[in-house]
Amino acid sequence: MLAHVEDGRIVKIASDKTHPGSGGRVCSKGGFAHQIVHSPDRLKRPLLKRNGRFEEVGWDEALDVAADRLAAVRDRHGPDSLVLFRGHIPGPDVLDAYAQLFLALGSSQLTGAAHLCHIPSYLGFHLVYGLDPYPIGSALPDYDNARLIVVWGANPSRETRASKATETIPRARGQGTRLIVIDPVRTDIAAIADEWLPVRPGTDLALGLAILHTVIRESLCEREFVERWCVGFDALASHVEPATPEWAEQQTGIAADQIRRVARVIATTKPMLIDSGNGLDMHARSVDSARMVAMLMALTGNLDVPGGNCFLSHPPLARYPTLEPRGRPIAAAQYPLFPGAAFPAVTDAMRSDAPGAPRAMLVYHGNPLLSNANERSMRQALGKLEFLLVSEMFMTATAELADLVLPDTSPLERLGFKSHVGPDGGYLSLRRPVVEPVWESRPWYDVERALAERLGVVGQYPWKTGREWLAFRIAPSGVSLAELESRGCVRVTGPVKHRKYLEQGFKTPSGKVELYSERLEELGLEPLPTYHPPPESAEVKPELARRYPLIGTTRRPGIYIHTRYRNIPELRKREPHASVRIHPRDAEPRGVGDGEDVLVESREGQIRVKSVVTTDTQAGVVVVDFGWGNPGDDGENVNRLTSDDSRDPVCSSTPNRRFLCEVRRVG
Ligand SMILES: Nc1nc2c(c(=O)[nH]1)N[C@H]1C(S)=C(S)[C@@H](COP(=O)(O)OP(=O)(O)OC[C@H]3O[C@@H](n4cnc5c(=O)[nH]c(N)nc54)[C@H](O)[C@@H]3O)O[C@H]1N2
Ligand SMILES: Nc1nc2c(c(=O)[nH]1)N[C@H]1C(S)=C(S)[C@@H](COP(=O)(O)OP(=O)(O)OC[C@H]3O[C@@H](n4cnc5c(=O)[nH]c(N)nc54)[C@H](O)[C@@H]3O)O[C@H]1N2
Ligand SMILES: [Mo]
Repeated sequence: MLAHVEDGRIVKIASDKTHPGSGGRVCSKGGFAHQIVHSPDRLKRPLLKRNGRFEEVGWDEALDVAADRLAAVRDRHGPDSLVLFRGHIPGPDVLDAYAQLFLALGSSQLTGAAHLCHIPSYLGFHLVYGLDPYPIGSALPDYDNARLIVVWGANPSRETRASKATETIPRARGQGTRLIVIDPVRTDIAAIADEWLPVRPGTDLALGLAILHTVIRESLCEREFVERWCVGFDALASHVEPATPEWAEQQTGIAADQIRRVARVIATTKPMLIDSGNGLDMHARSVDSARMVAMLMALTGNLDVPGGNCFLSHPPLARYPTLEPRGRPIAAAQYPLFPGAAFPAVTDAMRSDAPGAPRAMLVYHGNPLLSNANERSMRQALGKLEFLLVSEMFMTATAELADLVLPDTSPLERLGFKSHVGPDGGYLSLRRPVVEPVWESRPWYDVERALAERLGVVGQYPWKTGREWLAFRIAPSGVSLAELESRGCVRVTGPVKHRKYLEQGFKTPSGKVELYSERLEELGLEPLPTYHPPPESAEVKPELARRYPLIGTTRRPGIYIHTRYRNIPELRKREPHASVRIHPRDAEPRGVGDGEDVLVESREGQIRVKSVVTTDTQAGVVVVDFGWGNPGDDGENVNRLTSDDSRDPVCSSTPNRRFLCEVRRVG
């Protein structure tokens, strides 16, 4: 996007039609970035808590306090008592910030929101295909050439993904491409689909196993590919034998006939791609759902072909951080495949009194109090810290608990870059600082260097400045910082080569697509994807289901990003309240009308929201907005309703998108 600047202030954002990643698409958060950057709510100076209240202090004092307290905790409790939490990762600066510092200090506890976002899918795909290391690898959809697009637990709308898909899917529809959407909610994309499968939240694996059952039973697999490139086909075939569409209907709420019909369309319309998303990640069982999706792409012969799911190459970057962890992440024995420390296990350790447990945490670009399941248990964990340091742009629910808050620049006030990849190739693009840091905010790379100096580890850095950091990272791509600065965006890799496995095989231990996973078997886990009803369901907890008969899931209001920006007037006026979407068949017997104040209650707690009575959800499923609960936003946090005690055995994801609840009118 293009920022128009007058007198040191951004006055307008326009689209950049020449950019290959955005193609001139800007979502409303981007379009109002000037209001975000120059918001009066920006943190102006470092805030130090004294006697329970924040006081503004100068940077020298703030950096001294931060360094002293990190060093004191490390000396008292050992290096692994220091934890770095990074939230949602929009680009490499959030992946990189402070990682070298924590490793240099001897901590191996790098954690964040990844157990809820991308790691479940990444690990599922990785187990089946073998992928390049996180965050690079995935089997990405080639929308332009598909004849069938399956959107499974994803919401490619203009507001949530200002990417090519948002225009390509409707256009392809117009040209005869078929569209199937599997989502508990009738999203905009579901509304234009040939088939909408309103699956019950958290039951996708049952649906997927029944699709596999039908495809295998009716001999609709791509036989040659299966024989040459898959291991464990016979085991999978017997495993899915009992997973009939009639069985899956009981679990998912999707009629057996529709499952059979969709299975046949998926197997016989080629090329077919699956755009699978975050709707599969946030459950008590997530990795097996991703494995099932990966298997479906492979068995139908749609892997790495035009119009299918392709392995695309990002521009090569330098490995960063350059230091290796000296110890092991918390719970590495329990989650050996998880890259880094799995946050739910970190929070368990934080709540414990064990020697060496985490006692200081730096939160960069995250709001864990609101974004993690079970706010109460998160609050307990954060409350046990001796030192909580938060780097932020705004005062948040998490920052309020901090001992010290450091004002970071927004991305438009500092240098950054992004790598993009599509079937037409990989690109690097530069994000220039377009205005000076507002107030006394400072970019993370300068703050990290200053802390490294105070802590005596500055010798372990391959860079001194933000420019050197960026130049170091992009060097292996062959593009220099000077070239990126003059051109803005540079193509690095060429168009995708298809069927690369013919020459290279797959990057799994067997070199093939692993339908049966010996790696999981060796870890004592289920080698074939196995359906378990959600822990909060009538099957598992009939008592609880009687008390809380509705299935709750959460919605990401596209006008915002997660917990951000309720304080931006232009955005807030479009979506002023936290809401619950409820079907008329559930609203009526509860006497709930549209736009009323209601309480949503689960076994963990209750929140007050506004009702939206709509047939966009299904009877029995209510959809609560995620992201409210920051100071001053007048909304309540949906993660007061979610539990963190059931976790995926491979990646420790929690069921942030599935809980049992009841809805009542206030009063
Ligand atoms: N129930 C439920 N839970 C969920 C989800 C859900 O859909 N439902 N979604 C999950 C997903 S996918 C994710 S990724 C996580 C997100 O979880 P988090 O990353 O913890 O949440 P965000 O709201 O993205 O927090 C980012 C914070 O960074 C701040 N920030 C923005 N830009 C900058 C910057 O340049 N520098 C600094 N220092 N700070 C900045 C913002 O003000 C914001 O407070 O939440 C997960 N939790
Ligand atoms: N505007 C905006 N854009 C964003 C974000 C944001 O907060 N705001 N967040 C960013 C981040 S961090 C991420 S991870 C991506 C996520 O982007 P996507 O992967 O596209 O995920 P969502 O937009 O959350 O859409 C997930 C869909 O899954 C559905 N769903 C929920 N539970 C289930 C289930 O059990 N089964 C199935 N089949 N579907 C289910 C939901 O109803 C929803 O329509 O979006 C990114 N883009
Ligand atoms: Mo995410």
